[in-house]
This record gives sequence, C-alpha cells and structure tokens, in this order.
Amino acid sequence: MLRFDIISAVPDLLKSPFEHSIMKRAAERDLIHINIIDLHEYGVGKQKQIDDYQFGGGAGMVMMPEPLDAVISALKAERSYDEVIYMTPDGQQFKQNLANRLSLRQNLMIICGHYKGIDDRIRQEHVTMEISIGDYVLSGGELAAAVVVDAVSRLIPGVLNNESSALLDSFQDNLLAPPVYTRPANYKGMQVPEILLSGHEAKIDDWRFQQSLERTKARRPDLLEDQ
Ligand code: 6GU
Repeated sequence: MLRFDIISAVPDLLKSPFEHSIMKRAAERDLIHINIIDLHEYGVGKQKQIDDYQFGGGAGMVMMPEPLDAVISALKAERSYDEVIYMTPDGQQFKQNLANRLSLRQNLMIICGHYKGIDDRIRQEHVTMEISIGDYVLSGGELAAAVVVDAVSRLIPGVLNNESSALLDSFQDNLLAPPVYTRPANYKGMQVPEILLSGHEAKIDDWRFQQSLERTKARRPDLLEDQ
C-alpha cells in the first residue's frame, strides 16, 4: 500500500482526479491511500491565516512557515515519510523513471504551493524532493500533484488490470508506444495492419517494437539519445 498525504490550500481541486476509473479502483483495493489535508485547518489566529506579504516587497503572497510546519510535523508524528515532496516549477522535471522509483515507496507527503510559493525555510527544513511537471507555470501545485499521484499509482502491481500493460507504456523504455487499433478491421477504407490480424504473437511483438522505434525517431529523437 502506497500512502499519499497531500497538503493543499485548495483541497477541492484534488477531489475529482482520484474518484474515477483506475485511481478509484486502486483506492478501493487498498493498493493506494490518498489523504488530502486542508492547510487552513492549521492557519494562524482567528482568521486561520496561511499566507502573507513577501519580505522585500513585490506582488503575490507567500505561504507562511508556521501552518506548514504544524501540518508537516503533525503528519511526521504519525509515521515516517520516504519523501516530503514540494510541487514547484523550479523542481526536477518529472519523468517516468522518477514515477517508477516513487511507486516503490510506502509513505509520500506532497506539499502543493500556491500564490508565490512557500517560505523558503520550509523547503530547507522539511522538503526532501522538489518536482516540476514541465516548463510552464500553473496557478498552484494541485494539478501537478494529481499528475504525479496518477503516474505513480498506476505502476503499483494490481492497479492496472493487465499488469504487463504498464510495461508497454510510452517512455517505459524511453520509447513511445506503438499505434493501436480495434474493430472494425476496415474503417472508411483504412485497413488495420495485416500483421495484427495474423495471430503471430512473436511477429506482432516485433512489429510493435519497430513501430515504437520509428515513432520515437520521428517524434522524440531526444529520447533515444537519453539512454
Ligand atoms: Cl509542480 N507547480 C506549479 N505551480 N507550476 C508548475 C509545476 C508545479 N510544474 C510545472 N509548472
């Protein structure tokens, strides 16, 4: 069982992504557990304040250290965490390889930043890994966290119906996935490649591999140089 504790100032953003399809089934089978914590519960004072102006001036609020320290410390008192992850555009770029490694962990804490981000001292004190999902800026870390949780969860044995199917995903060998077809065999005159109808398993595997290679060369040659 892989447990995710996700800290957010906008927890509603994280509700739906895990309540459907594969994620839902994974939780029902107790293969993953997703716990979403509203940072406001740990806010300061009567107003339950969680953000404040930044020192040095400039537009945008910063998430205060005290509420974050309170929630992180409360969680750490319950169990030990393999990683305390902060979702931020200046983190390491999320790749399949990192998803694979995280899928082998037991307890992951994920902090979603908002506004200008979190006070840097919380990063120094508590955060062990910083992840970005790509070179663009989102309004908050929640959607990025949902991407990470989804990509990691589907790798856990038993989450996908056909376990081998995760091994054939795009990127799993630094290759893009081959094209796929279903019925009808003839669609508007476009025929499904003959080999797929042949029943020749070994030849089909070989064809798929060649297609993967060609697609990767054409679309993402950088992946082949990555090895
Ligand atoms: Cl993790 N957070 C935000 N706010 N923007 C991002 C991101 C994360 N990854 C890419 N853009």
